[in-house]
Amino acid sequence: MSKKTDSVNPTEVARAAADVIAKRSQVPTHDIALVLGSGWASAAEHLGEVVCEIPAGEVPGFRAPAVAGHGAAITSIRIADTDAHALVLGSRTHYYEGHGVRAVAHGVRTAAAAGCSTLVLTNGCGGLHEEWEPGTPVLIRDHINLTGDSPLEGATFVDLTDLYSPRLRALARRIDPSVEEGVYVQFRGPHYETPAEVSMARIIGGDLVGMSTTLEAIAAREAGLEILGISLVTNPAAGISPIPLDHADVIAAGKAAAPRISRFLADIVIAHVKEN
Ligand code: 8IG
Repeated sequence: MSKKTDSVNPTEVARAAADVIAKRSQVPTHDIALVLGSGWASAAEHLGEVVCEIPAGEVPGFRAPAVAGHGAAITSIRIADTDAHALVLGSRTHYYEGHGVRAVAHGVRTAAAAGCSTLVLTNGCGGLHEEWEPGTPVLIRDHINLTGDSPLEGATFVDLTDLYSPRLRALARRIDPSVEEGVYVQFRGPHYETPAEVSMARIIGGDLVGMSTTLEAIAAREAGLEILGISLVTNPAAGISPIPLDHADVIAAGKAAAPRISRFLADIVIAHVKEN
């Protein structure tokens, strides 16, 4: 399933993708990249002025998204009142799609090749705490990767301490002091968890369950990026609420939360860029 055997080096594909982005956008280097997950599609709206929008399928190594509700473009944005540029990856390849870890990590590696030093990973996920109502954003403090896989190849012993930047989390908490933090547990998916698996996730220290982010964060650490992870709790995880999970409800919760979380995300990005 890992599909790491292709002869083309992942760094070279990322380089080719970054070259296309630079050429099409006329922005030689980007500063910060954002990966937009479920519920975050409109989150780039307040970031600044769109310089260029490229369909993902026109950039080497990217593919059209598999799920309705996940965006499909790579967008270059000049961040409001600054000379900095954000690279917004509106689509992500999920591990459960079965294209292997190189496909999953490609967006992150492209961001690094495009010059980004900061990466914001967002996702929609299930919450393990009843008081986190659908539409609650939560900062990822740490993760547990239950995919059994890694985006790293060979004897690449990368340290994952403080993977989710304490500095960026503090900055986010300054903007919204009420925002909470949690440990994100990535399951393989695409099925949701059983209630027993959700109990396990709690027992091993999880607060959030989802199907993305951890493999991307690992690849980002390898590439030297500073990482902020923000989850949008779109549903209580299975067994936490008596109502069964429904993808339409998940999309609806994301839509309802969109204005608030996009403002929050933009404020974080703008504050970070101005401080750097
Ligand atoms: I949105 O409850 C969303 N994504 N694994 N579990 C998992 N992924 C999710 C969930 C959830 N909700």
